[in-house]
Amino acid sequence: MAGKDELDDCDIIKQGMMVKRSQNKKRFMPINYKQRWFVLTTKNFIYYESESDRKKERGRIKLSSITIIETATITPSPSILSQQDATNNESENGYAFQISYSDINEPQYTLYLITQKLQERTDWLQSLRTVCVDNMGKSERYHLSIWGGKKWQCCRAPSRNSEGCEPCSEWNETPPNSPVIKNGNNNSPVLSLTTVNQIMPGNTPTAKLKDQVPRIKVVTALYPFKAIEPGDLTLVKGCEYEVIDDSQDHWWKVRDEHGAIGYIPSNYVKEKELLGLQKYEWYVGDMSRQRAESLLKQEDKEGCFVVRNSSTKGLYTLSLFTKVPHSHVKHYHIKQNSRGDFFLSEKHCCSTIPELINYHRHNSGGLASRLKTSPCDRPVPATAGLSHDKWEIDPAELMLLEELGSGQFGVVRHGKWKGSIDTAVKMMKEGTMSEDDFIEEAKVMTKLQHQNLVQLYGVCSKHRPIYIVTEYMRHGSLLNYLRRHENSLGGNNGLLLDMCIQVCKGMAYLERHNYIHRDLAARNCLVGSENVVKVADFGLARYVLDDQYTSSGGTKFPIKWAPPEVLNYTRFSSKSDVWAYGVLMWEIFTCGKMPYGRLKNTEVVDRVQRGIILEKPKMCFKEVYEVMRKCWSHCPEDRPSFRVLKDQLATVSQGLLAD
Ligand code: 746
Repeated sequence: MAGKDELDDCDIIKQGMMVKRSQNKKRFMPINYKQRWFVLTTKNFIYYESESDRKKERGRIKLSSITIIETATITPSPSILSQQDATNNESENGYAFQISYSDINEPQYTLYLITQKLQERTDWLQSLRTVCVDNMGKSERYHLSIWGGKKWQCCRAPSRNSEGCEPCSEWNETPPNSPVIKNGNNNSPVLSLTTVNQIMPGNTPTAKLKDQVPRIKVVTALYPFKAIEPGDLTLVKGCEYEVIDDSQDHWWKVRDEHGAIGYIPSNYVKEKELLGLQKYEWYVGDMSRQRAESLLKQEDKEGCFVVRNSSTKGLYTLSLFTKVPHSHVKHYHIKQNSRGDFFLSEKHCCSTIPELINYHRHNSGGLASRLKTSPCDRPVPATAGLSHDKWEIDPAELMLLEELGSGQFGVVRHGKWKGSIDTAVKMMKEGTMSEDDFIEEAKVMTKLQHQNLVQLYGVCSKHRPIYIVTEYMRHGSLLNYLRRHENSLGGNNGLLLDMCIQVCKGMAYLERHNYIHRDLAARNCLVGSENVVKVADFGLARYVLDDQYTSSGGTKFPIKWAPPEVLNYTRFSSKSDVWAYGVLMWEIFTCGKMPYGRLKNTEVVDRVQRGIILEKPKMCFKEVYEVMRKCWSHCPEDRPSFRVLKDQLATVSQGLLAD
């Protein structure tokens, strides 16, 4: 194995002892179980003969090659595990999971691992999925059980290479969960979320009875939710609920502690066992350095802090506000020593992050201040629709407020649904849109849910004009926001890059669900509190009835955002969205300048065809401009996907800015 990188203690994300089932790569090798010391780093999953002897490495898997991380049912009880706690019969077999990986031109291998405790397996699954999150979706299906020599023990398929019998789980990209939607372009059924500790079908002849008894799933509310529609249930933040029906993606039926039953938005809760840091007020998940700074500065309180995911996957950063000697935010990496303990300064190590936080509440221990409070009232995410199975909205429930502007379809107004939920209401001017096609599509669109996409709540389609009701974004269009705040934003590469990354995340979600925007530009993105940026009006371009907009020769066609294949053959794809995204990055880094200045459309077309591209904005780092240039590759195939762009931008951000 060439090029082994020396293990730096700081690279370690998780380590511990587990039992490994032999891989049986050779046909006649007997199956055996060995205890090994496993170390998960930011790049590899490595196992050693023992904890103490790091020289005896027994194997390593590159994280980039991992495609499946799932639980597994292994029937024969490995003797090595049978000596433990006899009072807890749940654990007599241990808890198995599987990792499949394959390098280019290599066959796929599956490693089966067994932990002693359920919680350990849950923790390993979560850590592995977090660091491998970019590989999510590389495999669609997996086998629940093992290959028995003649057939798969789960589905009895007779070929070792047969496709898996279970759909792979969603790897909780960022809390809250995003749904799995098979194909956003048609009405194909939406797949239901598969939970990590899935109920095993128990069709293995030797499966134990305990595998056939459905496990009760308990979730904890991460946010409050007020039941407004009949049939919905109010969630109290921090309380626990028993899940009764999670067959739909976005609205689950649950029971509260008093026995009341109703529907709740599934992105407001998290399975108790998978909760991890999310139950803590101070944990904010995927928040960038820039947004953490603006959040803490807004609170303006000495010792106010948050813990957030570092831009290096699997690691965490503490962001702390202090007024000494002047108001500013300091960022500290939470490090781990070789024993797996967490620390901010080496003198004070704790076995968990919450313990470490509590320690520093009482002792500054080298920090700029003792940890005191955390910002309260974090913004609550939008729900997929306003209630369970509700996408048709009664206009009587909408209170219409001030006008926000007008778009391709007419006037847009601020609204309140049932007096409490902020919305934006597009009142569709008659004859501007193919309404029936859109209404059909809206059912699918309400199911698209991501923190960087403006949520579609539903439509009022029973009267004319029809209304399109969406999430409300208080700062309006990104283009105007950039122009209004040029003085404070200009030259702040961190903030501008963070906006680019947010848009890229929303677009990567659309790309994953085979959804094409067709008119991505700063004017079609919106800004909310704390510099949150979201992509709006995705997919709507298809329903516009206006030749000046739809034909590439028309005056309203977005020529300056269009790649050659769109100009020549109107060929839209996710890769044409990538071109437009490059132009959008340029708009962000120029704080809202018009691309190609005052050049006429015909002159722009001429330039694009000849391969002349936009110049580097003045305040923009050359590494960022390099990313724009990749988006403007003449051939769509040569452009990176949003999935790849997201990584490249994260790398640029890590390289240019401190985390
Ligand atoms: C909004 C949109 C999306 C359009 C026009 C007017 C307003 C809008 N504004 C919001 C908001 O939260 N939402 C929407 N555009 C379209 O309707 C549109 C239609 C079709 C297309 C494109 C666009 C295609 C061509 C792609 C088919 C605002 N929020 C909040 C405040 C203000 C403006 C908007 C969901 C405002 O007045 C703060 C900002 N501000 C002034 C003071 O400072």
